[in-house]
Amino acid sequence: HADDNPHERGPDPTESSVEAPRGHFDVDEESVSGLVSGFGGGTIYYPTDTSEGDFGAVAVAPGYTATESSMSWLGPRLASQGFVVFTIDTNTTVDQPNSRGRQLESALDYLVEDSDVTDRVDGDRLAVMGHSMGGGGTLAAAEDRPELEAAIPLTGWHTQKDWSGVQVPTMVVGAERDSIASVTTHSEPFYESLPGSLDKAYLELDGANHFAPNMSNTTIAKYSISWLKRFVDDDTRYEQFLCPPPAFDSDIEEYRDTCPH
Ligand code: 9J3
Ligand code: ZN
Repeated sequence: HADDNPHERGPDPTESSVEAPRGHFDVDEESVSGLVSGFGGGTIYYPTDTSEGDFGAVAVAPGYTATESSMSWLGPRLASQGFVVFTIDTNTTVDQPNSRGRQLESALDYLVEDSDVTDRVDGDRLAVMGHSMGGGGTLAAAEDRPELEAAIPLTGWHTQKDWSGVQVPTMVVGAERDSIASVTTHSEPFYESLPGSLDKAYLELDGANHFAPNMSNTTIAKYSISWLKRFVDDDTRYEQFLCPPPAFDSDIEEYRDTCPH
């Protein structure tokens, strides 16, 4: 079967493989100086194996006042599943969401055109993620760049509530007890404003607060891996974790979707 899709990477997934602390691929990392233009530098995490071809890539932005270290757990966690992951610093830690979105786009451009891993990255298979104002930036980048393959705002924060212009498959992750970007004023309206015809999902973390995306979180990892695999790699082997939606998971307060994809 793996033969039908040239972008599939790694072995057939299982419930335990998408929940595991590390995936199939060994990962190396490389630091990018803050002197680059367009964003504040960061760390690139990439699979060392080149035998299956290149990989899709995802840029990850931190939240207000935070640095890339707040998102670093996602680097090896996602890269070991078969993605090039770029956790970035923003130019300043107080940059607003739309600026963070432009910086995510610049980081992807850097990854594809100027980095030391250009030959490992497929420039047609790019995605964005981010926490809080970085999540707001994730939505802004998706709106600005419809050719992106996936977007995942994590407890996203943005004053803009209407994202009906987004055409990029988007998984919105909210946290039930977030008092900084409450789901009722942020993640839920973000999700609902996305087009009904879009491949989209809303995942609300049970009992979690605004900073849940800043530490290892198996629910975030499992569904992010599945979303990226499904839409960046067109890897339908991962559809099983998204559709039908998760039924009885005590870590999920609520899940909304537009299944089947
Ligand atoms: O990135 C974030 O954590 C945004 C939340 C926030 O502090 O917004 C109020 C200015
Ligand atoms: Zn196949």
